[in-house]
Amino acid sequence: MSEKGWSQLWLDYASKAGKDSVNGIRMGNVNVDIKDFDVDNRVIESAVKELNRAFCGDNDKVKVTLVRNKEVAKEGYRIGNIIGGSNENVAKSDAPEYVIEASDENGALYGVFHLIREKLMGKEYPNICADCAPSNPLRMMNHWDNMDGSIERGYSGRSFFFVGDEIVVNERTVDYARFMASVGINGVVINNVNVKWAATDLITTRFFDKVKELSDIFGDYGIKLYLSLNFASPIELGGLPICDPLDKDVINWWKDKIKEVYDHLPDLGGFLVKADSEGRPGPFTYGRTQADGANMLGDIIAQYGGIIIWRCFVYNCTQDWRDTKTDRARAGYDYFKGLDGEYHDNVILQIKNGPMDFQIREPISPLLGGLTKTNQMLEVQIAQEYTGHQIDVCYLIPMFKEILGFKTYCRDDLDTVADVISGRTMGNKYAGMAAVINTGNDYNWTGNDLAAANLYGFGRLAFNTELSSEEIAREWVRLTFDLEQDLEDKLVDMLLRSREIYEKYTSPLGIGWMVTPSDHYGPSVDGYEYSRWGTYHRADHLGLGVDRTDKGTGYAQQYYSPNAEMYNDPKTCPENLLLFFHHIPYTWKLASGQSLIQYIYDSHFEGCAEAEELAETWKEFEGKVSDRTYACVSERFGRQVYNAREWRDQVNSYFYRKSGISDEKGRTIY
Ligand code: GCW
Repeated sequence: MSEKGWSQLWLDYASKAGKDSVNGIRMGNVNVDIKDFDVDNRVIESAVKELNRAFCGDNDKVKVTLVRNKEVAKEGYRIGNIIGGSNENVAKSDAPEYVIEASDENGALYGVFHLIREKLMGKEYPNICADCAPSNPLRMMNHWDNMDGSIERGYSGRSFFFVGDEIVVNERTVDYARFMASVGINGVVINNVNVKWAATDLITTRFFDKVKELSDIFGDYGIKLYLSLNFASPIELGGLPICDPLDKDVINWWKDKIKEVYDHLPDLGGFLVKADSEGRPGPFTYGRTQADGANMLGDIIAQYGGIIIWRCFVYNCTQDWRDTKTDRARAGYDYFKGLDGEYHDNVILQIKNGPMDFQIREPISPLLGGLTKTNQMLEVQIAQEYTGHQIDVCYLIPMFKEILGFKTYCRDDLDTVADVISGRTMGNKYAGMAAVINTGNDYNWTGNDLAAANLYGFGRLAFNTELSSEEIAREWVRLTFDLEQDLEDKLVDMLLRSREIYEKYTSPLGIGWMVTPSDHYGPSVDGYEYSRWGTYHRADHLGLGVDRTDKGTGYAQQYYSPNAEMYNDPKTCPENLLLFFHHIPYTWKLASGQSLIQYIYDSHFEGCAEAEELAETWKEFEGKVSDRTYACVSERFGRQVYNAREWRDQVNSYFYRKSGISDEKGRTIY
């Protein structure tokens, strides 16, 4: 148990390198030398501090030299015995000597964390060497923290940035910055994209000093602070009658405001904006385009070196679903594709991974790569809004790997989502990945200790999209716990299976939702909050699924060929997305030979049994992880199993009653 009152997550040096450690990690005592970097630079200072923190044993001397080498990629690093690109050996001394080369301070800091990570995982000199460059220029966390301390879609307690409309800066903030830097995060948006109350708007005098303190702490760890912006600020803060992005008074108001903000927060990275969606105002209110709104802000912020991250989660939540051509999934592409090429250089479009909303299985948003002349970044959600609220275990890195590996066919090569959002495909300066974060002020930061695998994993993956889900899971397990090999393997396996298990007992084959409206935990088959005119999944006595083909909503046509054709035909559509794209009869035969209805029954029985099995396996960890972790995770498994049973029973009963077809295996379904 950490004395601090919060967990040290994967940087728990004391317990990993402690005497009682199963793996007996010896970190040693470090002597740091700095060449060509400014020793007083704040990031270099943090790097040195971190080395001293990690290598604090009194045995085994270790030497670390930080060297500037202009040839190393931006924010990248090399570790080994190669200085300045030559093969010159580091002077041999009694102590192992690690040389970390980087062209900038962030690279040096990441190199230090790499070295610490490898040491904590039990690697020894001279086997620790590296040559790493980040896959993505922007690697960001988006907090949906509100000023009153609540967190929208937060499942880990309250905000550690805000309490009672005030900003909190303390030692926990520093630890947060360390954790983020240790996995390569270089940007953090501290407040919710739904910015609602003028009295607590962060771009006002009342908050500048405290935001500056936060920004300075982040800056020490190479992280830029960003703010979510209220597009209606000219009205709500400025007292203007409108917030039309083309209105002169509105533009002048923003010019003054942004100048004021940068006078106080010179290091601010920029703004994240949610406009025209779910009750938020935006350019559409004035008949303007999304580009009009984003560019207006982009042009003003450009002189300060800031960027505008404009979210593409724009849709009309009051759409009438009875019209079978109306389709929320189409909205992003319909609103943004036509404006491709019109966004200015310091504007980035942030696109959710799927066209709907962070469901357990969705196709990749056709906007990713659909846009070919626009800066774009991928938004995923590690806050488990639709994936179990950090009660159910759901390791999401396998999902993110699928997204990154998707071939968009936007051109002949370099056309995967990973290529597009890294900037490789189109040569964008601004590109990357953002996650809606899963943290709060709980002792363990993430509600369920096992959900920290997603926090760690997102950062590692954004830094290196080539890492596999298993490598990341294993790193996290090894750094966080101190387990014998067989238990380490078991935990890695549990994580790797968890997403499919969750998918099996919840909504089948890409149809999505079926969750309790608003809360989004637990089953409610008809419960899509915006389907007040009927069910969104369109189940009747013959079948279910949404026809998004050229004969239906036409959504499948938003993809490039051959993806468009693949999705359009139920025979070539990947089965795990069958119901997203097609209305399918219950008697339809899947590749396995099972009928669709039988698949629904089987997968729900199986998923639930597998959740029970995970809970059972966890019992083997008693006494092998801390008592606090064991108790926390056990309690959550109890709730997961209950949840899985509810899902199984409600979904199976629903479709049994709708279809009138019994389970071939004769299991009881009421
Ligand atoms: O669907 C929604 C979530 C909202 C969230 C929104 C968004 C911040 O349920 O809570 O609002 O996505 O991404 O903007």
